Amino acid sequence: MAFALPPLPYDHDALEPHISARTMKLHHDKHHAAYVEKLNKLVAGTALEKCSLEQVIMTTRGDARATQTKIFNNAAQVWNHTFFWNCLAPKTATPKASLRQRIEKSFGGLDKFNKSFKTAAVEQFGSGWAWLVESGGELKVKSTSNAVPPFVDGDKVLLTCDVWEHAYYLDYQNKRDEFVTIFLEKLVNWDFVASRLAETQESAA
Ligand code: MN3
Repeated sequence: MAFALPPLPYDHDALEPHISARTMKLHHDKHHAAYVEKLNKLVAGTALEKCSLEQVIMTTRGDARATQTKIFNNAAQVWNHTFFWNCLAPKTATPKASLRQRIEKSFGGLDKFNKSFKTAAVEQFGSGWAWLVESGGELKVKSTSNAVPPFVDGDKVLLTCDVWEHAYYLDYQNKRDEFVTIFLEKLVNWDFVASRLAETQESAA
């Protein structure tokens, strides 16, 4: 069964004025769609065709052969983008009490978390992703290059921001810092983050 492009969880213009419909149409309908299309071509007729997306990523991870690297990159980008759309919300919200307490415990408050996340996102050299993860019972901020999702190293992924230029260039040009600031202040779907964290606690129980 071929991998499918999941629809956006909201309309293309739902994140305006922070992210334009033009950016969303290119980012989801062209970039994300292209990763899905390339992945399907690469795995066609192989054993990976029948695997889950996560299995494809874990199987090809660290495999230096050219085709396996391409499969990893495209599969990871499909996963990352689907996850990223869910991290964005048309309505500004704040973390609910239990999540806020975890952020307080790990970072010393939401402002400090925001600062740490922004630094990771802005300082990621070239294309990549900034992440909030749960790792060894602690919340941590990480950044990764190109397509790598931190779950390949065992982290539970809670939040991400795409810092490839295609994510922000039409709306913010070279000002990645402004894009990340708006992401943190206006767009984070904290209920989604909380639901991811709740999954971890259930599976740990
Ligand atoms: Mn992208």
